[in-house]
Amino acid sequence: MSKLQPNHKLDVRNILENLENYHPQKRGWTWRKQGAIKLGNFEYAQASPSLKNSVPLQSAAFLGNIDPQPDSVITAEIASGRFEDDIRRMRMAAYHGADHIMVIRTAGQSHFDGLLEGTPQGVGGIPITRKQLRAQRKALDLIEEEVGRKINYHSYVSGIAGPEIAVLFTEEGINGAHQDPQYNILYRNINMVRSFVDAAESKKVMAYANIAQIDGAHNANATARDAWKVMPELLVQHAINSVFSEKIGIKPENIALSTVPPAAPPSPDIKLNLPYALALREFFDKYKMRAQMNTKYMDSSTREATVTHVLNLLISRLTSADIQSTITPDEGRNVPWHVYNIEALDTTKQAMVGMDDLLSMVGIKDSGYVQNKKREIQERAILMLEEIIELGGYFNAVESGMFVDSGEYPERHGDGIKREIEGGIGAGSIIKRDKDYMAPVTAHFGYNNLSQYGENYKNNPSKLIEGSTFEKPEKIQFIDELDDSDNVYLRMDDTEKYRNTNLLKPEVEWLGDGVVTVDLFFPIEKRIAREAAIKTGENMNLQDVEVIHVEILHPSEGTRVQIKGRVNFDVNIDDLTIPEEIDTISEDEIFDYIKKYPMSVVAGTAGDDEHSVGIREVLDIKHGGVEKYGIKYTYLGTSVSIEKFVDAAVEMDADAILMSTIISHDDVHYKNMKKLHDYAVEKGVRDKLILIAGGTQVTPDIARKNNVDQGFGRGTKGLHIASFLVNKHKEKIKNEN
Ligand code: Z98
Repeated sequence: MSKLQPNHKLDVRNILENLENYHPQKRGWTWRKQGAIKLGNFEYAQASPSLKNSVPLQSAAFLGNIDPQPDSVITAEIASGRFEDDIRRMRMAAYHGADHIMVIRTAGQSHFDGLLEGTPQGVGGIPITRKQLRAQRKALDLIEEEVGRKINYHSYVSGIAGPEIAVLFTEEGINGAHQDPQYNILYRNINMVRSFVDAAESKKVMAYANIAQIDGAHNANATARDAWKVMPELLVQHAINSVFSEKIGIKPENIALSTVPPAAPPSPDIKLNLPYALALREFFDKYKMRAQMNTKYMDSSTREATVTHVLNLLISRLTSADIQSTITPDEGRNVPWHVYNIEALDTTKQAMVGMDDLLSMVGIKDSGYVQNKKREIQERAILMLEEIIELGGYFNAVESGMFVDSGEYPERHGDGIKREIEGGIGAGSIIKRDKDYMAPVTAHFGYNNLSQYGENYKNNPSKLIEGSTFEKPEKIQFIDELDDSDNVYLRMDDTEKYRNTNLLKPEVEWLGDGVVTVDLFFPIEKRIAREAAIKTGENMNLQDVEVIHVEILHPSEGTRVQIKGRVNFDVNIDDLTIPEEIDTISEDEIFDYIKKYPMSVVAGTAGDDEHSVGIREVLDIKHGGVEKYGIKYTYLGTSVSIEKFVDAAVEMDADAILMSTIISHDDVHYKNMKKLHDYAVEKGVRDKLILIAGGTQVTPDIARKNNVDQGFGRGTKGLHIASFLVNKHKEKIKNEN
């Protein structure tokens, strides 16, 4: 398979080719290499090596384009329903710092009593099938090489087919998985005995494959009426799953607790969440912490979700989370779009790097409120565990509704989730293994009658069949497609023109989906603003207009409404005039160069043009004009004659003329450029002077055709001009030598 190139799109059809013979390149979880690094002008204490290819934060442009990577693994949850489109998003996510990609399963998969096959489209996630996993793992194998960092691929070992899924994940090189029988029981109403038996088998397989495990305790605070009251219970749930997993053989360093801050603003966030995080870390210090946001408080405001996320990140930094999740601005809003995934990754990277080495500067008080509260949560958790034991164990406790009660333990409100030991999906399906039960498989939990075959096979039963699919991947049965009407090939045929022609369509999650968002404000109350927004979208010729966010600025003065809708036209790249990219060099390089070769310019607006705002912007230090880099300028004013530009440049011994013209009537801007050149020639100074012409209507190559050295149009910054001046100056010196 050929390597990915940053300037070439990933070819999904290529990934699908010869998939039946593809096997993952490794098994098991990878942590980031952690340590101190020096990058540009800065030192970082909690960092990991930089990527080979990445997209830095925007502000990096002012800091030498560095892209420091924090030390914790960063998660992106990517599952739009079409795995083929998710592959492209995974690549974008990796460039923005994700090295843990979680794939949510399609709604209802946990109630399937077996594996799904093929590539059907999903709802709220993707159907986890061998083919979809294999294609994504294959793509990630290429992407990790491109970015230079291992990428952990993750999904869920839950539901009624848990053990089958664990085997599938091992075969397909999945590196992380949620596994917690309590999740099955409480949230999917799967029989509790079956869930624990299945979990034992699943965990054994996960231990074999070194798959990192995330538990499910956090679902209690996403579900409970008052999420901050279930803190003691969260500790209990973590304890049950962690000890169970360790006893089955999962290494403590592969056990990650799913920690979710139980509260969010407008509650006093840190006051509630920090003692909880400390309680957890102290009790479970041999395990890893996977920090995720609390979906309970997420609504449609991405801004609000982001602020909560950043507060959560502060707690992660204060308590050293090992895996940092980024998903929830998406999950709360239920619009799993490319941009929200990527924004959440950038939020995480930005905040984590910004809080580098925090604990070496600030400390958590070792007495007073935070320690007392921490201890109180821990004591309540221990009391709860004691009551569970008194009741006869976990199953009885669930039957009596002890979990997800809205009271803070030991207070009870009687509204917990109750499940019966004999009830739920899969009840009565547990059969004791017969005396002669024997399974020639790898990583099998519990009784396996192998003694008849002797010591050689006792710890290696699959030797009896010369290796199971874990050792011999060629034994895996690969089923390509089962459904003629719902598969990746049909979906890709439908959108083929957006892959192989010059046609483009805006997209939020699927190639060619045509979805756009529009942000509107109406000076009116909410109900009317909503309808006005829909009407506006329809009048803009959008189809399927829907309101996705409403924000009251004032009950009667105004409302913000965001809508989404679809456009039904394509954009042809051939019809576009693509402006030239302006070359820039780093600020440091410009500073150094100007120090060595001081430069000066004369500048003004030409002819009868009085518009001086633009030229001042590229000159004055205030907005990052050329002055910032040490380039001296003489401002000649507005409506400067062509002669005056050149004469002043000669008089001042300037290196360049910066002539600005906004007016473009009768092409006067281009005519001025020609005149400027001609007059400089007449004066015998053309070779000495760099001539630059700017203005909102200036197109660089037309400017050059009109004999100036360069033209600059709309959006020009001092950096662009300074870069050009330096490059041109270098060229001149080279030619002179
Ligand atoms: C998360 N964003 O935790 P179904 N097992 C456990 C889970 O927590 C979940 C599933 C299975 C959240 C996602 N968690 C929510 C312990 C889901 C999923 O039945 O396929 O939906 O199982 O990352």
